[in-house]
Amino acid sequence: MNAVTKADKIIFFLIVCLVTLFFSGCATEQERAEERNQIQFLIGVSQANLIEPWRVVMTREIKEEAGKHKHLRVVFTDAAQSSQKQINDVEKLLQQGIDLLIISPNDASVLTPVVAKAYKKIPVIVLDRAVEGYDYTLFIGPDNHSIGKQAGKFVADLLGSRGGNIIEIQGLNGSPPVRDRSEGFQEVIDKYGNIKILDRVAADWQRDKAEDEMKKILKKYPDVDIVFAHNDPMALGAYKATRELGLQGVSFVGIDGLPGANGGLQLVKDGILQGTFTCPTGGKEAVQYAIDILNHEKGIPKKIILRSNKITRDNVALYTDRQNEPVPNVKAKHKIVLGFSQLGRESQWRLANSASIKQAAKDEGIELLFTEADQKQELQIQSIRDFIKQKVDVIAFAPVVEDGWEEVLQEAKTAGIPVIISDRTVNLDDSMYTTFIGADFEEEGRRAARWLVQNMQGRTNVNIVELQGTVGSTPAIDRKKGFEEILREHPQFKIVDSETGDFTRDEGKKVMEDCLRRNGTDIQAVFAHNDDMALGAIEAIEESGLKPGKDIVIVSIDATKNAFNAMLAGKLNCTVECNPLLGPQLMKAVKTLVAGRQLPVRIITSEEVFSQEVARKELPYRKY
Ligand code: GYE
Repeated sequence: MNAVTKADKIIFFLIVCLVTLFFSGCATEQERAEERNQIQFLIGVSQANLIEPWRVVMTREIKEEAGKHKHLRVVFTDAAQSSQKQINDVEKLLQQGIDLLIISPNDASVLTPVVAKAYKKIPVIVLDRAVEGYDYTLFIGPDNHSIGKQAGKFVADLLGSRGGNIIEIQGLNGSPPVRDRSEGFQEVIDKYGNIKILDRVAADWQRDKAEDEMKKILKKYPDVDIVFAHNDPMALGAYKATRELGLQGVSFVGIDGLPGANGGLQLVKDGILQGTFTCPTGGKEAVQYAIDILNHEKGIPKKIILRSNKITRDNVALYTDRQNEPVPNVKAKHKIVLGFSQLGRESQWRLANSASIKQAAKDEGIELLFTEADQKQELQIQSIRDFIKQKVDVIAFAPVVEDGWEEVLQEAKTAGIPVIISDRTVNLDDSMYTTFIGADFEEEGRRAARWLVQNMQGRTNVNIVELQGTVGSTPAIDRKKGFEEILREHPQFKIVDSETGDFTRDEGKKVMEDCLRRNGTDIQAVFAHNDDMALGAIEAIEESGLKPGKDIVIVSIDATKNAFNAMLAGKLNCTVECNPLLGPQLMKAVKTLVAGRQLPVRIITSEEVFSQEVARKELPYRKY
């Protein structure tokens, strides 16, 4: 056998390389094909621009969270501050066959139509700026009005009794965050006679523009004490301007509290800002909910309003450089104990709500201490005090009325027990509780009125009897407000009689009997704040010899099975859904809390409107 020459070895080596390359090429192509097969979901993210530091962080958060899920692929578009380009971006993403759209609109109203178009085809998550109407799956964003109010309080505290002068630097003129932050800020500052907003300038969220504007304004108002800027970059710009003009003693307050160099966290640490307020981007939450939606998880809310925290030198250390929420202090893993004070058992809705909470606690292995208060506030307050004594991990309750909770919630706060408000709200600042889980009652009232107006078109005069819920309760207050808001645009629709039926069937019947006595047959419609009162009213109307659902049109709220049966019988015309099945959401929130993670300040449920036409089709799917 001939000796293996050097040339042979080189040829062999080259062959080995080629073969390896081929197969590796093949392998990567194969891997690519397998990978493609592994991609279960393709998410499209349409971003308004990538020049604002806040949006760069939002995009990074989405990438990081999506990166944790191998079967997920995300494609991004950047509208570069052009609404027309963003509309085209969305169209292109739809053509690419995305399974879900995440969009942060450049201009909410301009983008509303294309978002509604996408929503007809796929789930849509709207981030930061809400579009008009409800044609989307989920909205995630900050509460800009609350941020403005918090900044107002902070500025007032900084100025103290001596008061002082303020310059406000706003973001892009006309954008909803600017409107809401300014209104919230003004609302608080108006309470202080010795604090004056000397002037406001717009700097389009840009640091350099803020610096230029500030130089101009300082010539006019050299005696400014505090600058409140709608984001940290503009606050930094203003700071630089005062430095350049050699002005001392001016304090700066910003918003965003982002990590990184020149981020709000660093500016507070360096003493350039007195304080800032976190404005979570929602990027992480958007991906987490996108996966739940694509996996058809239950209990997907309609709105998630993210909580904003004040950051000053005192607590900045709690915030690390990679995230703008407090570092979690994980508690020992023991069986979680939840104390829930239910307000009563006044309606079908309430019974379904209690059952949902009990079942979800069982499903999640949470120990539930459950009390009912026969619609009496003092009994609920007593329950909450008992839960504090029992040192439960979390307290949750459905407040029968809005007022009168400050003292007991302060006691829970002092005891270090987080409180979740479920179903109805309390008339207190959101710093007094951890989160609210429930419905948008004003929108429910609007929906009831819109249905009535649309379905009684052409009538010259519609006299309405309103059966109100429990006096002083959020659903009664807000449903009435939403209903009347729509009626104001249709003067032929008038509420001629309005009384509380306390959300019960019996009271609903009594009140309707009184109204029929007072108004005779000159009643064309009934608006009942819940189905139970509507069913009571139907009995009263029948006993008066009139035909409910025909002689008198009836619209109510809750969408219980009983209401569907009344619609099938032609006695009820429409019911607006209010979802009582809050158990799974509540237990998810309890577990998030006990794990030391921050909860949104509000979680708003998703709801529909049902009329006689769809009752037969929908009834089999009704769960309560
Ligand atoms: O509509 C009614 C119940 O608070 C949303 O209370 C709840 C309301 C519901 O009595 O049926």
